Amino acid sequence: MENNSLPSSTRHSRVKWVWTNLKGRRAFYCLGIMGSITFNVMQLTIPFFVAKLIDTFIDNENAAYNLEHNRQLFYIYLAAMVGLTLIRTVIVYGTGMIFESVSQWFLYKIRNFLYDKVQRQDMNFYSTFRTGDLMTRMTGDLDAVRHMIAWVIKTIIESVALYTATMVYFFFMDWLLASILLVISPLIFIVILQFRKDVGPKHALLREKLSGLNTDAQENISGNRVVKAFAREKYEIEKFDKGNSEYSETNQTTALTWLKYYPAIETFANLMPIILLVVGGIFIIDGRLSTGQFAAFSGLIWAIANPMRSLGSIMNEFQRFKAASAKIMEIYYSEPKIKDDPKALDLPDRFKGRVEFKNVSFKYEDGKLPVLENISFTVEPGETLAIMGETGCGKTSLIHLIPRFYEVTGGQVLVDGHDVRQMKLHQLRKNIGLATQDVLLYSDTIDGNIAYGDEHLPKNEVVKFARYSAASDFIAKMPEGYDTIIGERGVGLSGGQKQRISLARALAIRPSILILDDTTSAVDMETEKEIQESLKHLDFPCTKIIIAQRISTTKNADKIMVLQNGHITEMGTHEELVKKRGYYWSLVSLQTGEEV
Ligand code: DUT
Ligand code: MG
Repeated sequence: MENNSLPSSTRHSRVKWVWTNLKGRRAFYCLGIMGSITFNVMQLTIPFFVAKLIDTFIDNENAAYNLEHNRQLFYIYLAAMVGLTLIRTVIVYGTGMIFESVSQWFLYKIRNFLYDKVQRQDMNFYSTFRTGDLMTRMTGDLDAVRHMIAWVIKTIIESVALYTATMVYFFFMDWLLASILLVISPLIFIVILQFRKDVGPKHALLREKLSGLNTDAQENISGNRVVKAFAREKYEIEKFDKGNSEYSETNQTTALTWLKYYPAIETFANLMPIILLVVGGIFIIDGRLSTGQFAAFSGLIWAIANPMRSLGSIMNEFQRFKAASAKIMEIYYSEPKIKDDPKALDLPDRFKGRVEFKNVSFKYEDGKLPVLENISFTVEPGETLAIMGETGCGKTSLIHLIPRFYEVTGGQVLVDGHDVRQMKLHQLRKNIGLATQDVLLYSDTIDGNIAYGDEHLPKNEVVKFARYSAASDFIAKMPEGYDTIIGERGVGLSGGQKQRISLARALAIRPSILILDDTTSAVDMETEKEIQESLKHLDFPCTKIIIAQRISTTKNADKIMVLQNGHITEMGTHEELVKKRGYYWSLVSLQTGEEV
């Protein structure tokens, strides 16, 4: 899935990526980290004061004397323990809030950024990535990254802080005992590294499975009509079930991996108190260690053992983050190939609408054969060009080159005399009203769909454009008129009705170039005639490029172009082409049923 426009995410360090994107909350985040360190170090205070209490007031030759004459110290120790515990609770609460809010902020920011990125990609991107996969990246994967910021990093810091502080304290009390306890640590690290190697690929696989499952679900739900039409529900349900159980199994194997390593880690962790009991006991007998110190050691031994136990879940989550962030960074750093030239021309907002193709050739990136070859023609402002030709001859491909959805592989496409590659994409596309071959409407009101390209379009204008496209009659008959909400992809409308709304939408931006790709194919002859008539009398200047199959649609055009196998084979007015007795003439004979 990697090509030149999508640089491999491994080139960017993940942690650096997170850090860069924390900009704006870095200080706050560091405050959270400091808080985490502080309250973990503070965990030592209770055992510290307990040791002091024991050694002064219990296990001391002068214990009774101390209790009588140094009672104040006793209270100070107690008050310090209570006070520090309270402070620690406040810090725990505060840092929890910081990590949560920073990670939510990060999630929000990156999600918006990714959405923006995806919106600005070119057609190539959309044929590379599947919708379900993109959705996984923007939901599940992002959450794994948020979890890294909110939980993984916090837990790592807490574990390291607690472990280090305790070890320092242990060394301070008795370096020999502390060193003996430390001997086990390298063993634990070897086991954890092995675990990492084992579980890493599993997380990557798990993530792929989830994405596949989402893609299947998304494609089936949006293509449900096809599933129903072919009565393939059972097949689709079984297919999903297979994917689902595979995902579930992978999930289990990933989760179970830790169980292989857990006994070793648990044994090492449990060895700690045993070593302490044996060696500590000997040291007390030898008089090397006081009872209070021993109490401090055993009261804190968990602070050494627990971080070791949590290494497993930390490593698990870290591997999940690794798999997810790679996917996110792939989108994050992807650049559309078709984008504004830094030296793009600044042209007047409204174009005149002259379109010229100069020796244009075109081939899809994944295609073997050229789709268009050596195409040259000109449409003057205000003129109408009709394009005809057999299915698959390259009509849609040709018109997609005008808004620069794809880049020509040879020659030039010029609008108002400028190469489209030198124009600002936004400006170019704002001037083009396009009604595509497969109509896609949004789940919105009819009004909202027509005014999609110009949200401030007043109601009476919406009605006017609906009238131009012969849609006003059927809209008026709908229960809530223009406020009727149509479903996803225009559910609730007929094919011809959808086409007419799509035409109204293309007209509503008052384009200087109007492109209709088979837009009236599903409309009856009578309605089509009506549309033809209103297109002639639009209240704004407009060049029209119309792809159609019907002679009735094309015969009044200023120019008719016949495309065959990616070449222009005929070009002229209706009369000229009829005289030529070529492809166009044969179409006329076929459609009118008479020799002309
Ligand atoms: N093609 C691709 N990739 C695409 C779209 C099309 O390889 O993303 C191929 C299919 C076909 C040729 O390009 O062989 C031309 O397709 P186009 O859609 O331009 O044909 P059309 O003239 O618009 O056909 P129709 O009348 O069926 O809409
Ligand atoms: Mg087409």
